Amino acid sequence: MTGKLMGTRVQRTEDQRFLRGLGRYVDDVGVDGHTQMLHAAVLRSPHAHARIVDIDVDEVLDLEGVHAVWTHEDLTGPMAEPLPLLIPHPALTHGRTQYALAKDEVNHVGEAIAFVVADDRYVAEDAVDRIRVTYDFLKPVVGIEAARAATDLVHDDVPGNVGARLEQNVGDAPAAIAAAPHRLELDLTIERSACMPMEGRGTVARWDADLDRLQVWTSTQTSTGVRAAVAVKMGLDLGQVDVITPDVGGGFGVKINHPWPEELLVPMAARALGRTVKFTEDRREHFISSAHERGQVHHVEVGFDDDGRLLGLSVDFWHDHGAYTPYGLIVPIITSTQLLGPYKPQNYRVVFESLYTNTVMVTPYRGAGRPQGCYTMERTMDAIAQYLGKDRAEVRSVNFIQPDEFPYDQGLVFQDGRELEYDSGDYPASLEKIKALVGWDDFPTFKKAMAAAGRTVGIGLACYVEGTGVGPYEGAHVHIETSGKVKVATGLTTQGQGHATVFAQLVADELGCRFEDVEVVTGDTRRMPYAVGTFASRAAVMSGSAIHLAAKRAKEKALKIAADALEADPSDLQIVDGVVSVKGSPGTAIDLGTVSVLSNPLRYAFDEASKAATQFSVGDPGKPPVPEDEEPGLEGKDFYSPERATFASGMHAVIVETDPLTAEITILKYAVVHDCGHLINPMIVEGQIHGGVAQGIGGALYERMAYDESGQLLNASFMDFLMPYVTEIPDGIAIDHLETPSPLNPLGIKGAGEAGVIPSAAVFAAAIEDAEGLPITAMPISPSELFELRRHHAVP
Ligand code: MCN
Repeated sequence: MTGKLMGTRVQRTEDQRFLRGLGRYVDDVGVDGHTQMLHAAVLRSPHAHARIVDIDVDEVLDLEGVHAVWTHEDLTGPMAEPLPLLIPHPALTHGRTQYALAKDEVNHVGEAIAFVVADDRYVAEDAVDRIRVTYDFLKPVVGIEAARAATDLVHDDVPGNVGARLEQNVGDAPAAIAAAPHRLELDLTIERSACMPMEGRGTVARWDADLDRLQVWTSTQTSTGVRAAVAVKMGLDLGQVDVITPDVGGGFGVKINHPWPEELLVPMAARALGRTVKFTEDRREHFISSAHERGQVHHVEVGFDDDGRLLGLSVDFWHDHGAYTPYGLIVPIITSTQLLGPYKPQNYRVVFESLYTNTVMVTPYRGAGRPQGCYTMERTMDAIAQYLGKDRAEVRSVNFIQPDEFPYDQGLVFQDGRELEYDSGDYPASLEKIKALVGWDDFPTFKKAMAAAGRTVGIGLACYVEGTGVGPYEGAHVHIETSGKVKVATGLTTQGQGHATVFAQLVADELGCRFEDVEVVTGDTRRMPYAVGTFASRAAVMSGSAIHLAAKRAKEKALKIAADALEADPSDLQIVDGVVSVKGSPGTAIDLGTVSVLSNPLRYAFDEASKAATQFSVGDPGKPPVPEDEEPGLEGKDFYSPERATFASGMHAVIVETDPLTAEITILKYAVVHDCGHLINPMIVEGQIHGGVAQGIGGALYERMAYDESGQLLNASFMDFLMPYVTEIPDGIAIDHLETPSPLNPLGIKGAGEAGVIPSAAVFAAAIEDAEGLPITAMPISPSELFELRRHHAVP
């Protein structure tokens, strides 16, 4: 495969392995080697809120096969300190993080209390059952209402359960609303959910006493973050810790490094016991001891003119942060700053409170605060249109930032203290595309025809923007082997996004090698120790750009060395299909493998006549092996650091049918227009959109975390937590792309990995409301809730 691969639908190379069952996940590590591996199990709190009076582990070590047990008392040094607060913020006046093992109290069901290592998982679980904990029960705080009431406190020293309050003002929204010709108020709720990767969290660690070195395999989105955390907590140098991320069966945000307690406890146990130790969570543990997101309540006040133009928008919202805040305020800050989407209200006020509850902590889940923001903004747009009796698309379009207004500064300050500036986009063009794709203008006729047949249908539309490709940096190393194969390493990790394919496309394009000759390594700190990770739809922008730059360097070097061998000027050379040749004279050529040989001082001899490497030699002692300004080795390394995030955008539309009797909600058509700048691989981007839409359908219609008032999660299994099957996902999701390139990176790329999930709650609420003629203000919505809503609004 040769030629320009950017923008082409190259088949995913990694799928051959996955489809044939040859994926290698953390749980597969050591299956064929380390028969002596030990296994860990965790004692977790059965209570949502309690003081720990006593932990009795006396009977644990009596059990045959148990090697060790740790509680907080046994932890020493940094390991006994709370886990880091990764993204502090000045407004987070009461940030709280958990301990690796609970100290003195537990704040949610599932919090880790003790860690047992045994010969196998069965023994480890039995040993956990032998631990006796005496609790002093405290009243749990469950849900936003209880947190706001503050009758009880999650953390004694956090008044009102308020971890943070943050307000931003652009212009004077209250005054603008008061003076506006029309005003509306809305209350909008969205419930807690969570990502459910097929592979849960898991870690294996091996301590090599001979080398004084630790190796950790973990299912993570941030291998360098785990490495740093393990090194700090265990008092090791970074250079003593290797973190290897094998195949990862989905991350969706939950595998970003906090680090997880088990990611620290497993290495600690491995060093203490001098043995390889493994922990793999089960599904219940994933529900009660990883992380959730989405739970927010919003109050909107909006003032607008006769055309529906936003004059003032004021949003108060309350964010359910759960028991801890390892990610600071990142989720509510994203809601508050990206809520405005493609619109330009003249005045905007947003204020949120981040509240503690005795539930699983919140960390970013695909979309990270944007689904809530989009839902709030788009419900407001629909309410304005309904109030004015106008077309919903038209009301949106009068508020769009126009293509000639970029870069556009919303006047808001993001997490890093910098102003939020949209780099490029074309929202009017996207609107035209989505209207055509879903059949917006023809829908009223369709609706009438369906009504005549006794069927109820509705259409919804939702628009969003997404800041993607955030810094600070990402790097890449491109190394051309003597065989001509090209090894590419980037430190970020991969969870199913097809990075091995897209990164190979970029290298083949820039370097001129064959696509098939490129091998991509991600998430291995031995190969690329400096990296940030895969989240915030950043891999394409960040590592893609770094790889492009590193390949460019490798190419420049290859041309210089080849020029010497071919006695030509580098500018006269080209690389096609991995062969360097003089332009217009294809016979005068050497392949990249030979150039790699020539770049090595200790090299094979070079036969001038055949232009090929022949046998091992020390080269020509009188002649430098590589051009004077170059180091030996045919490789290129570079880092990419952007000025700021680049803004992808999109619009979704859905047509639903609701059953008049059962209130069942059926999707008749789902359409997506998406703009992520230049596409590297449209097929992979569409796969990402399909996955995101499926996840969004789950969030809008099925999934929720059902806590009872004592803080027990009632649906902590796949028997009870309703996820959509393939049967609930529409067959042909219609997708159209728009490509407004980003001016911020060399390839004009924006991110794509989260977009599919962002507008789901908004678009389904709109379509169901349109079908039923009832206000939809709480998501997700199930048939039974729709049924109740009908009853509530029924004319007596
Ligand atoms: N891409 C492209 N052209 C573009 C933009 C992206 O071809 N203009 C390709 C990229 O090269 C990459 C994919 O689309 O192969 C997604 O790219 P990007 O938007 O950079 O997102 P990341 O690769 O950084 O992935 C992170 C993103 C996030 S934040 C979550 S959450 C998420 C998601 O990806 N988790 C996923 N998609 C997932 N997909 C799978 N299968 N599993 C997860 O856990």
